[in-house]
Amino acid sequence: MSSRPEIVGPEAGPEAPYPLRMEGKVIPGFGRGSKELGIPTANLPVDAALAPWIAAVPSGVYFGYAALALPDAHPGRPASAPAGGFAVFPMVMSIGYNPFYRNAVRSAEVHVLHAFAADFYGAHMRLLLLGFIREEKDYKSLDALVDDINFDCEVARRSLAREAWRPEAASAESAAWLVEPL
Ligand code: ADP
Ligand code: RBF
Ligand code: MG
Repeated sequence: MSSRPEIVGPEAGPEAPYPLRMEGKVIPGFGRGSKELGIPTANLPVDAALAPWIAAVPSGVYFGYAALALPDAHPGRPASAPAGGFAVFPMVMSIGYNPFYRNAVRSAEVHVLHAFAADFYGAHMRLLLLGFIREEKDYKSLDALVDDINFDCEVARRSLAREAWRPEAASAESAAWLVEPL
């Protein structure tokens, strides 16, 4: 899908309706082996009470930051993260029905752009959505889906690498919320 832009969102930083927030504990997903494809996705419950905006946004691919409260013993917890505190990573996520799999319920799944040495089911995750990459699609093959997701990861990385898209620059208030102790 090289015909898509490699960077999305204005140079000056996120614009309305972003930033959007959502949080919850990582739950088991559909168990379709996303991990085996190299794109594990941390699933969050879609709770309209916690994130009222979610019913109103289009299904598709979003990007921004994920804050994870990893247990102190988790091998992936950065040395810089305070005990029991949140560590922040760039992320790309899918909100929708996954037409390729014809899901009946809307799911929210996050691929964190970081290589973790262990799973983190049950961890509290906060999400700051800063922009939209594309609408969700159906695919002829799993390979085509995976290629598109890998391109989404590249778009998210590049888009977030800009100065105005650092969490603090995008929204000081939301950046503080991301790492607020539980
Ligand atoms: P499931 O169907 O249960 O969601 P996945 O194959 O999608 O299974 O794997 C998701 C799990 O992998 C997450 O819940 C998390 O514990 C772990 N994981 C490891 N690395 C990552 C990552 N970079 N991004 C998201 N989840 C990851
Ligand atoms: N599923 C779809 O059916 N269509 C999509 O367009 C789609 N886009 C995705 C984009 C990203 C960034 C991610 C993380 C997932 C996406 N998915 C999509 C969900 C995908 O089907 C799911 O993660 C599977 O578990 C991958 O095997
Ligand atoms: Mg998953």
